[in-house]
Amino acid sequence: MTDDSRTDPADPVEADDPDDADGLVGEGVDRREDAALLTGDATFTDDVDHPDLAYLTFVRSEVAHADVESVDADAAESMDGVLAVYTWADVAASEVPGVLPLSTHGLDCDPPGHPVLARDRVRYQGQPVAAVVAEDRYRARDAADAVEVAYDERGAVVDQREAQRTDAPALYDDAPDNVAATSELGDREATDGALADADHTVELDLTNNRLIPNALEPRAAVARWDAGDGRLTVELTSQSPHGHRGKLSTTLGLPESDIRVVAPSVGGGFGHKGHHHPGEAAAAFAAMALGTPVKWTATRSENYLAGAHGRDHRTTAEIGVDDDGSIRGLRVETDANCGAYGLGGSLGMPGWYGSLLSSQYAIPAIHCETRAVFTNTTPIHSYRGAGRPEANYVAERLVGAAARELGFDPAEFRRRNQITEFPHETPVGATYDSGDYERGLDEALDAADWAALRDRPDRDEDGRYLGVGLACYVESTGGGMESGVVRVHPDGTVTVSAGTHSHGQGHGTTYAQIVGDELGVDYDNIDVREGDSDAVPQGTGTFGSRSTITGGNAVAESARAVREKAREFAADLLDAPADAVTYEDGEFAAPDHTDETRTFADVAEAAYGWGVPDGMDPGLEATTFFEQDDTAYTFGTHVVAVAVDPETGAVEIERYVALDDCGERINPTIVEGQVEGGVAQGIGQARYEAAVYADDGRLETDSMLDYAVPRSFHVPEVETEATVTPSPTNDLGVKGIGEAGTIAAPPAVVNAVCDALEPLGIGHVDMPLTGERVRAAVREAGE
Ligand code: MCN
Repeated sequence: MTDDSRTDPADPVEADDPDDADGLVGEGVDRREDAALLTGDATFTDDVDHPDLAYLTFVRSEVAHADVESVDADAAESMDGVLAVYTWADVAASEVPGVLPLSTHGLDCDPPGHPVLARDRVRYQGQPVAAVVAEDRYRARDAADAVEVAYDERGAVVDQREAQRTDAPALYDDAPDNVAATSELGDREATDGALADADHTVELDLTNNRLIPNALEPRAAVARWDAGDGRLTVELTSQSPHGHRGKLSTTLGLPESDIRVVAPSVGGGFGHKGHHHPGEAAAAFAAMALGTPVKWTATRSENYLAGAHGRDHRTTAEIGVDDDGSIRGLRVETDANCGAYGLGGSLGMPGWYGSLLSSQYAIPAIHCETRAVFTNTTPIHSYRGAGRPEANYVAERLVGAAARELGFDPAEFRRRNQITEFPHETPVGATYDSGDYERGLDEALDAADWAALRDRPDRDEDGRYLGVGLACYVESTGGGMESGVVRVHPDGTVTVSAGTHSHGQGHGTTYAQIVGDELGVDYDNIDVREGDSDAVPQGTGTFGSRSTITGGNAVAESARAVREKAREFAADLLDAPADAVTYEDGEFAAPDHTDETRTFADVAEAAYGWGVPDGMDPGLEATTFFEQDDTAYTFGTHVVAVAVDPETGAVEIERYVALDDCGERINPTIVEGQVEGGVAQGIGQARYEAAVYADDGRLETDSMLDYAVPRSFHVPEVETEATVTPSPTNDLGVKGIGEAGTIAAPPAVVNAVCDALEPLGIGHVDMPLTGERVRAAVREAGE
């Protein structure tokens, strides 16, 4: 980081006026990437074509848990246009390790990683058993259907609590109770004491429903092996090209220098394109074995069946509160379903999920115990929010339930407990960098007209129960290292690149805004390129709402370095000392020395021309590896008003007000879009979506007919509001925003529905709040 930080971590930060924009940063510049996406000009992975391109399709396990007795591929192999059928035996006979890397750090057992093709056992329905490669995708599919697999079934378990029973089938020999890892955060003794001493305790059993990511574009890969120079190129749907390169390197046993990963336009990721699946590695294996390019594209159903799922927590939590409304402690016990295999660091995710359990509140004691449990279901990995929605749901449901039990207005109850001083260290190991939680709450309540909503009668004229709820949240954003390059061309145009990857977020616009301001170059002369592991230095990628903090600061720092070097070139051209050179509106001048001026393009040309000044290197380019030392914590308050029909259980969201504070906003319009998208997904979790498994491990919700993704008319207008509290953790003063909506919306919606149903004595309904579920709760309450 450079020295000229705008904010000093030691000083409390004042909230800014959100409309106070000066320059490109802070302006709601139109997204420049949309035209190509909307007109079909963008190239997605499945659009990629090569001469002699072959197609790979998997034979997937029909059962959830079984020994694979035999795979008979004879009929398939003899079919027209079939180039090869691979099983684990072919992988084993090659030099290729064939197992997706898995981080076993912190685990109680040492499970193997996910094999690209099943070795001798399948552990979830949809696990790839064989791969068929053919001249076109239809022949590949027909041949896959002709492969005969004999299974000896073992009996399946799909529920993470049942999986821990002694009579449950074990997925791995060295984890007989199916527990992959047990982790604890906070102080158990202090929390037990706090709850014992509290005037009241409130307990809830909560389910955080299992979700299936639904990006517009399913996962896909096209692999090419160039035997001449021994290099593999894989074009794929990735949020993290360098991350995928590293994982392919491990799976295939190839050095990273021999692999190029290109992520072209990617139609949404939402977390599940940040990690690897067997498809990418299998396509590469086949391309290398056959010497011909190979494409693999998941169908929507395959994405449902075998693309990593998200969430799936079962939690028992208890909060202790005194008569005056102060929270004394929070105890949380969670069983997290991990699915059948770990992918990368997925088995560690439940271990840190609890670090946001404090939400916005000064809670003296928190203890969270989590078990990460194997089951015969599709692997679980990060899905927009990745641990934070699960934690915030627990915190905000408990806080809501406690306010109700003690008869407090839910907003007032929260205000009494809000953290007011920063930095603030929570009992679960998070250090909040900055915030103005009370202002955020107040402005959200004002925007929603909270008092009027609270004053409404219990029922409207149609007999529907009226309710209003809210959820505050805190989101950890950023993390790790990122690279950013600013390269000025001789004509003064600029290429910006970073190791992050935009698949809907709009980095092409926001990075250009950042660099435009730092360099003083026309926005239209700045091109942003991401997604090619050869073209960009080592990068980390886009997840965890990290890109603006890490990639944004990396490109900003590079732009500043370039600007300083340009000033030195300009000094030479103007025959003036560098410290006498001014730079405004794209022109360099030295008014005390000469009337002449030089444009940015003049300087760029000189930087690459003959006769570069003594002591200076030619070129106008800088690379920064930015590392974020401290996490930036975004925060906000969402308010929801609902009407619930007791006859049908139908819930109508009448108002949705979202107030979010992500520090300085590079582009407020994009920020609002991110909030709206996240809220839509959060409403999806709260009201519609749930992956359901039958007891035998069959996924019952294996298509959009059975898994309800919200459509546009299911999502109300989201009224977006903002406060701006710059983060002292980075020069731009930014925090991330990409996941805020998925974190705030589920508890806000459920709290509102519980408020509506309070007259019936209903204190909790599990997500998703389908009509059927709400109606069942109403019926049980005697209506
Ligand atoms: N932004 C801004 N000012 C800020 C913060 C962000 O202008 N203070 C802008 C950014 O510059 C960027 C966008 O908002 O254009 C999101 O930035 P950020 O919060 O840094 O998040 P990332 O770019 O790292 O995106 C990751 C995040 C995650 S983790 C998921 S999952 C997700 C999401 O973004 N997946 C998405 N948003 C998505 N949006 C779309 N359309 N598609 C996805 O797959």
